[in-house]
Parts: sequence; C-alpha cells; structure tokens
Amino acid sequence: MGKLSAALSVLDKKNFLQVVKAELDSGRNPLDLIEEAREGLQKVGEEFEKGNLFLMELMRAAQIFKEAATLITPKIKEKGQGEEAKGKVLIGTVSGDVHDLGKGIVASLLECEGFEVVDLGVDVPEKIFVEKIKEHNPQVVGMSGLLTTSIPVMGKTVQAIADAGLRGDVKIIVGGGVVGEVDPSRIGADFTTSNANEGVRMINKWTRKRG
Ligand code: B12
Repeated sequence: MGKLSAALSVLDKKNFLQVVKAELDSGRNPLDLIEEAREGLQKVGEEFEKGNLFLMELMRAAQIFKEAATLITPKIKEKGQGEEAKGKVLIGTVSGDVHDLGKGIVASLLECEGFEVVDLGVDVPEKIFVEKIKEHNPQVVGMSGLLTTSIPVMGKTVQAIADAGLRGDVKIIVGGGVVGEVDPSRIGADFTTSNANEGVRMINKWTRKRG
C-alpha cells in the first residue's frame, strides 16, 4: 500500500493532506494520486464491511478524500486548458445512491478534456434523466453508482430512456466500484468501467468528429 492510501485508511487527515501536497509539488501525476487515494478508501470500505469501522468513520474518510480532491483537480484542469468543446455529457448518480466522489472525478476529467458536463447530482430519478436528456441533448449519458442495488436501478433508467424514444440518440456509460464491473448488457448500457480514465477514453472515441 502506498503512503497516501495508508494515511487515508487510518483516517490520518493531516498526514494524508501533507503527502498529497508534497506529491503534487514534486510533479506527480494527479491522476495517479486519485487512484492511490481510491485504494485507501477501498480499504476503509472493507473495514466498514467487516464491522471494524462505523459509518461516521466512513463519512470522515469521504470528507478527507473530498478535501484532497479540491487540491488535486485544479492540477488536472491545468493540463487540459485550451481544449475545444468536444461535446456534451450528462452525468448523475442513480436513484437510491448518494456516492458521488467518483462521479465528481469523472466530471472534472471530462471538463479538462474540453467536454461540457451537465451534472445532475446524486439520487437522480429515472424521469429526471429522461427530462434532462430532452432539455440538454447530450451525446453521452454517464451513470454512476456504488451500491449493488444500483445495478437494477441503472437498468430501469436505461429502459426509461428507451421508452421515451431517446436511446438511439445517446451512448450510455456506467461506472463506480463493483457496479462498473458488470457486463454492459445486464444494464442495457454501451460500456461499463470502474476506471475514470478508461471511461473518458471511450467517451472521446464516441464523440471524435469524423472526416
Ligand atoms: C466514501 C463511501 C461512502 C460515503 C459517500 C460520500 C460521497 N459523497 O460519495 C458515505 C459515508 C456517504 C457512504 C454511504 C453509504 N455506503 Co458507502 N462507501 C464509500 C467507500 C468507502 C468509498 C467510495 C468512493 O468514493 N470511492 C472513491 C471513488 C473515487 O471511487 P469510485 O466511486 O469507484 O469511482 C471511480 C471509478 O469507479 C469511476 N467512476 C465512478 N463513477 C463513474 C461514472 C462513470 C460514467 C464513469 C465512466 C466512471 C465512474 O471513476 C472513479 C475514479 O476512477 C466505499 C468502499 C468502496 N470499496 O468503494 C463504500 C461502499 C460503496 N458503501 C457501501 C455502503 C453499504 C454504504 C451505505 C449503505 C452504508 C450505510 N449503512 O448507510 C451508505 C449508502 C448511502 C446511499 N444511499 O448511497 C458499500 C456498498 C456495498 C454494496 N456492494 O452494495 C461499500 C462498497 C462499502 C462496503 N464494502 O461495505 N459511503
């Protein structure tokens, strides 16, 4: 385990933020830092699952991660400056799920790449996805979720988009922890991933202008 994930997994905020700052100052790739911090959060999640940590501690870990993200994302954005607008992506965490750290990272990465991002927030009902697709006309819809119970909810959301006659107009990408590892056909999505970079690469591929 790296220094960063070790500090987060024991909820040592001071040390964690110090390591983040030092690594950024030494020119470390901000995306690597995010992935390392994510490992730390995963460890916290495992301890929570085993009953060794309370929900309060899970929340504290999330808060520490958020603080680090406010230091890291401007560095990611610096890299992406000057890009032309590439297209529009609508993104949200599905109904019943409030996990949003990963979604925030994907949204920042997409903005860095020059996409316009419409972030619908968390716990987003199916009908809001449908309404907002009509309103914003995105090329890509991203759904995030970390709970196992979010898998069928995502399936229902895709179905609602299809029932509204909009499925042919958008590519659908799904991500977030174990949810991002399921087969896309189970959800009716075009792609699933638990890696923000891989997701952004796929969205780039879909929206690349031809000719
Ligand atoms: C932090 C956290 C919380 C925080 C969330 C704070 C917030 N603002 O997001 C709080 C404390 C609120 C929370 C609450 C709960 N949590 Co929680 N939580 C976590 C934890 C520790 C980390 C998740 C995280 O943010 N990781 C860091 C981010 C960066 O990673 P990520 O989300 O995977 O995102 C990356 C990729 O997946 C990808 N990605 C994400 N979304 C998308 C979308 C697209 C389109 C793309 C392309 C890519 C992409 O990009 C990111 C960067 O690479 C996980 C443990 C784990 N193993 O994940 C548990 C975990 C997800 N939680 C869990 C549970 C059970 C809960 C609660 C039910 C607990 C409770 N008893 O109340 C509640 C549920 C609340 C709800 N209704 O949603 C379980 C889920 C079990 C399951 N399989 O269903 C986990 C796995 C913990 C565990 N092992 O038990 N949680």
